[in-house]
Order: sequence, then C-alpha cells, then structure tokens
Amino acid sequence: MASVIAGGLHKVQEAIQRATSKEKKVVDLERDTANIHTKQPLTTDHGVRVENTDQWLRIVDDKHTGPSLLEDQIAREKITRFDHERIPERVVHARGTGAFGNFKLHKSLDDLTYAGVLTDTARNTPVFVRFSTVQGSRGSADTVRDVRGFAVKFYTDEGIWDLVGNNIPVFFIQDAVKFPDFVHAVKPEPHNEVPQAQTAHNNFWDFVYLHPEATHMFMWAMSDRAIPRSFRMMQGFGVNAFVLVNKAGKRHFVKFHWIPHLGVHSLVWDENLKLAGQDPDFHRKDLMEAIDNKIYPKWDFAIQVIPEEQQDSFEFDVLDATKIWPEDLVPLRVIGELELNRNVDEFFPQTEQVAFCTSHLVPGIDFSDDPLLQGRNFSYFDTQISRLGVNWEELPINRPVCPVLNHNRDGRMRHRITQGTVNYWPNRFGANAPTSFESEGGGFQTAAGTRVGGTKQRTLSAKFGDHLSQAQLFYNSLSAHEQLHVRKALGFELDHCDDPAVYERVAGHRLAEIDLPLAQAVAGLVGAPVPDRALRANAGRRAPHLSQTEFMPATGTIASRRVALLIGDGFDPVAFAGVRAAVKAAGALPVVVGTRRSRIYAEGETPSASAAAGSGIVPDHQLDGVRSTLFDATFIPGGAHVKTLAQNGQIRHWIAETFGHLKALGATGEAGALVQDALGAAPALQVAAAEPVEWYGVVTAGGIQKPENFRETAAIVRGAKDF
Ligand code: HDD
Repeated sequence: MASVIAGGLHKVQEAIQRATSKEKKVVDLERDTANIHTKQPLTTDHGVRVENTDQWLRIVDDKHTGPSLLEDQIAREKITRFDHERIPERVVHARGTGAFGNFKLHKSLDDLTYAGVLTDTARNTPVFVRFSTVQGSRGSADTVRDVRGFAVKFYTDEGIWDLVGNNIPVFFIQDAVKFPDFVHAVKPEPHNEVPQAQTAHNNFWDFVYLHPEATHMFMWAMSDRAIPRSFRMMQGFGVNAFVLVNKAGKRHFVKFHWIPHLGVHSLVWDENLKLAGQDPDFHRKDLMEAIDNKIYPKWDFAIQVIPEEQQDSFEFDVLDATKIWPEDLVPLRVIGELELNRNVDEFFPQTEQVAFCTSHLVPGIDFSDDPLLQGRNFSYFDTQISRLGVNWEELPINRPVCPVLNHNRDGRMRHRITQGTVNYWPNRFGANAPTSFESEGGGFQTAAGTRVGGTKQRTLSAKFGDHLSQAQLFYNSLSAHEQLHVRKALGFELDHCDDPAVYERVAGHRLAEIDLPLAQAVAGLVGAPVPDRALRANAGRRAPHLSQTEFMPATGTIASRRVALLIGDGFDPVAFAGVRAAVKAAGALPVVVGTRRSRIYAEGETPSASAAAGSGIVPDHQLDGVRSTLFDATFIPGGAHVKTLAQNGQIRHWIAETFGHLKALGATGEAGALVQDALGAAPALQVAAAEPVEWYGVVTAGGIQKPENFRETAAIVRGAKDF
C-alpha cells in the first residue's frame, strides 16, 4: 500500500503561499470566481447547454393553450433552485455589509504575545470586515438607532482570527446565558412582530429596567454612537477581555480598539428617521461609494493591556463586559492600521455567507474567563451550523489562506477531497500529526500552566454587582449637546412604550440613579411621575475619550463627504465650476442636483446654441430624486436661476432642513438672499430656556454671517440645535 505521506502542498495552496501577503485571499478566492459577462453559453447546473429558459414545455392545442409538463427538467431546475435561494438570516446582526482590506502592524507586541499577526511588522494580513445593525431583519433600514457590529476576519498565516466586536465598548449583559432573554426582549415583540429595527418598545425597556447591568450600555445606545453618519466614521471595540500570551508563557489581559481616521461622527435623529425611508441602504452605499472612489476607510488598531497580576487592582472586574477600562487608568497603545479597499463581487457568497466565531483565535492570543466571552465561544460556531451547515468553514469566504488538514470529515455538503487511507490520529503512517508550539512553532496552546480550582456555582464576582458607576461616568463625560441628544433619545424611546409600568420605572427610577436632571426632564417628557431626588449620588467623575467629540481627525477634512450643488437654468457657471473643483480637490464628492436631470444651462447660455456647443450641465439627480438628508453639505451658486429656485418649496425646505441638521450651507451672489429668506421661514421650535444655545453660521461669498443677521434668529438657532 502506498504511503499517505505525500510531500508538498496542493497546487492551489502553493499559489496562495507564493502570493504576496496582501494578495493571499484574492488568489484564494479566484478559483471559485466566475464572470457572467462573457460569451459563454447558458447551461443547466449540470453543465448542459440550454436552448430556451423563457417558455415552459407544454402540450398545446391549435390556440397554443394547454398544460405545462413536469417533464421539463430545465424549467423545474430553475424553479427549484429559486425556491431554495434563502437561508436563515442571522438571529441577530441580520442586516450588514462588508468589504475586504488589509491589516498592517506597525509596532510589534513581542513582549506580550507570540502571535504572528501581532508581532511581524513586515507582513500584511488580508481581512474581511462586516458591519451590521443588531435588531432589524435583513431588509431593514441602515439608519436606525442601534448598536453597530464591527466584525473583522483576519486571514493570518497561522489561521483565521475573528475579532467580533461592536461600535460600543460595553455590552447589555454580563453572562452569556442571558443572551436569549435579552435578544427576545430587544427583537420585535412576539404577538405582532412590531417594531422593526428599533428598541423603542415595551419589552426592551422592561428588560433593561429589570436588568440594572444593562444600564451602562443603554446609555451608550441612547447616545449619538447609535446613529453613526457612516460605518467609516465609528470606533470599533472587541468588548470582551482577551489574553495575550508571550513566549515565556506570561499572560496579559487585553482589550482591542479600532479608531477611525476620519473621526467619529453621527447623524442627527431627524436625519435617521427620514433616511430610513428615503434611502434604507444609506450606510452600505456610503461604504461602497467610498471604496469605489478610492477613499479607503482606515482605522488605527489599538490595545489596552492589564498584566494578569493586576486583575484585582480596579474598582471594576476586568472580566466584566459591561465595563470599560477607563483610559486614564489603562492607556491605549496604537499598534497597527486597518484599511478597507475592495468591495465584494457578490453579496450572498461573501457578505451573507461570511461567518465569524469568537472561538477562532490564533496561537499567542487566548480567551479570558469573561463569562460573556466563554458563552459566545459556544454560540457562534453553533449558529453557523444552523445557518450554513457543518462544512461552513469550507466556504470560500470563510476558509483560511494557510493549509487546512485534519480528520474532521463528511457531513452535509462536504466538498474537500482528502486522499489517503486513514482518517484518525495516531495512525500507522504518522501522517498529519499535531504540532507542539515549542518544537515546531505552530500548535495552539491553551493557557499553558493556568491553575483553576473551586466549587461549582452559578455566580459572578462581587464587583460585577456595580451596575451604575460607569453609566454615570459615561453620561458625565458627554458634552452638553450629546447629553441633550441622550435626553431626547430617551424621550423618543419611552414615548413609544405605552405600558406605564415600563416608562415610569425607567424614567422615574433607573434614570434617577444616574442623573437627576436627566430623569426629571425625561419623566416630564414622557408623562412619568417626576422624581424629586437622586437615587444615587453623582460625584461628576469623567473619563477621557467617552465623548465622541474627542475623536476628530488630526487635520480637518471633508474627504469622502457628499456635497450637493443645486442648480437650475441660469446658474452662475464660474461659482459652480469653482466650488465643484474645490470640493473634488479636497477629496469630497460633488453631486449636482438640478431642477431636472436633462441638460441645464448656465447664465448666458441658450439651450439651442449650448446644446450645439456641447455645453450646459447634465445633473446627477433631479430634485425629486434626492433629499438634503443624503448630503453632508449644500452649495447654491448665484445667478438668474435663483429666481426659479426661490419659487420652489422643495428648495426652501432643502435649505431649512440642511441648516436644521447642522450642515454646512454655502451660497454665492443672489443665492445668499435666498438662503436668508428660506431660513427666515424656518420653523421655531420650543426649547427650555435652561438649555445651552450655540450659534451656527452660513457661509456666503461675503463671509460667515452670524445668525443674528437672519430673521427670527433665536428661533432658528435653537431650532437647529434641537432637531
Ligand atoms: Fe454576538 C453575531 C457582536 C455577544 C451570539 N455578534 C454577532 C455579530 C457581531 C456580534 C458583530 C455579527 C457577526 C457577523 O457580521 O456575521 N455579540 C457581539 C458582541 C458581543 C456579543 C460585541 C458582546 C461582547 N453574541 C453575544 C453573546 C451571544 C452572541 C453573549 C450568545 C451567547 N452573536 C451571537 C450569534 C450571532 C452573533 C447568535 C448571530 C449570527 C452569528 O452569530 O454569526 O451567535
């Protein structure tokens, strides 16, 4: 019998290994990629050419009517395949979008770990990142108030490392066994499957009231963090405490962070509500658009480290996922960079079939005893079997770029073919043996030498019991306008709860444990009894980097921002061309919105002459096709077109809405007066006198005008702030 110990790798594996580290996943996917835009004839799934896919085979009479024949195997194949196109959506994080990219380590962590991906600064590690919302179904809108998933699959030379995080650094629950209760409570209610993609309902707020451990996270979820402007403009957090192990076997606890180069930015709530209807794909299109335009989103990769022996040195338990490690106590170390630079070729086999597992670690990284992480390690692998089948790791998007060989066999849809006569270890050939880390620099070692002892109990350490300190810390650390937004978000959410047992207890009790003025304001808004005393002292402690206003790019940039240029016949071509060129030069995306999408003519151009001369502008959109909410800024050039624009209610609304959403508004020439006029008509909103008033300006060719120059200034300014 021939020996089963064959030398070398399969030729595809050899090609992958020969590729530069950046290209490894590209080469790996090529073998499963086909291009439909070819002259190749249409075939059945079994490869037979077909002559007709448009008419089902029938027996017909002379009028060409008659029954369809089951015999038509080609029609049956087409219909059957269609009938089975859907797979179960993810039980949470069902709606998402993804992209490929690259991870580059800048500073080796060889003092802390022997993981190649965290020590080898020469290598590039290909990644696939999937961003998601949590509550909504696959078809729900992007711009909802929700936590965003930030899941990163590293295709390392030592196997897959999945870092499955969120854009909020803490979690709702401490013990994984509570996850089904939590998800049932947050998802649409069981009797009517309402509401979709929202936490604004009785069950969610009932759950969080009954679980004080959820307080910290729900405060984050009520903040602007839960309504990001873009996936590209949010932080990511590994949330759980992991462990790094170095060559000497020393262990450190670690938390992982992603910090966006573009800064952390959010929409305002009114924009979210409108965008959910106007463009439910706003975030996924934003990511694809940026990558298509080569404005590749980037994040710094940073870690916080606590040596194992300092585990008990903090007020909080370092293994409690409802707690941050405040950065004044545990500073961040920036060690690398993530860039997303390639959109997927096809959504289903890539973004939908990608499957993450917290249990997928590479040697040198290990789990901590965080009780949430321990349970996650069970759940993810399990859910992938339900979604994709037991051989889900063979799918192109999920398989590693390093060789895979073991004695796991068979199961549904197995397609790897393993040659040889044995499928067990040890075997008489000594084939495919495990490798130890020490001798061959390979094998994953679980927490070598960790001693564990104790009694079986269903319990957590006493420090897990402090549920409110960090909720206060977070709220105290927000800027005044962020606090206002939290207040209004709570007002919105509890307004959607119609059971007094829910909104009265959250507003009157839970919030009074965090901040009395907050509790009073929200209780007043939602019709709960207004508390008259704080239920917990608030010493006003703050921590750095909890307010997102602290995450601005090092140098101000409008790169990748969408700027609308509004024009009608008779616009000023010089101002238009100048601003369009400047916007482009700054790396932003100018989008021309016209009163129609057919050619629009500048001042001095006559349609017939211009058409002949090939001039005029063909806008990207017409006014009915888009809304101000889809843009970060608007510019209106002067010119005779202003007369027409001024008579258009949609234009006036556009201007007021842009201003109300605190976006830059630019105008030259006659358009300045139009802007002033439209803003003078902006609705006056009531804001309590105690609230801080800031002013916002409008850039006109004449410089920045303070709002007192506008009619009904105070109302406009307060209205803008209050949107
Ligand atoms: Fe989870 C998906 C993030 C706790 C069970 N989770 C999922 C995804 C993200 C997170 C980003 C989507 C992955 C993708 O894009 O495919 N989950 C988190 C974070 C948590 C967390 C940051 C707290 C630190 N999750 C958590 C617990 C459990 C789960 C405690 C169960 C005990 N999560 C799942 C899941 C999902 C999932 C049911 C659904 C789809 C999937 O796994 O692949 O297994």
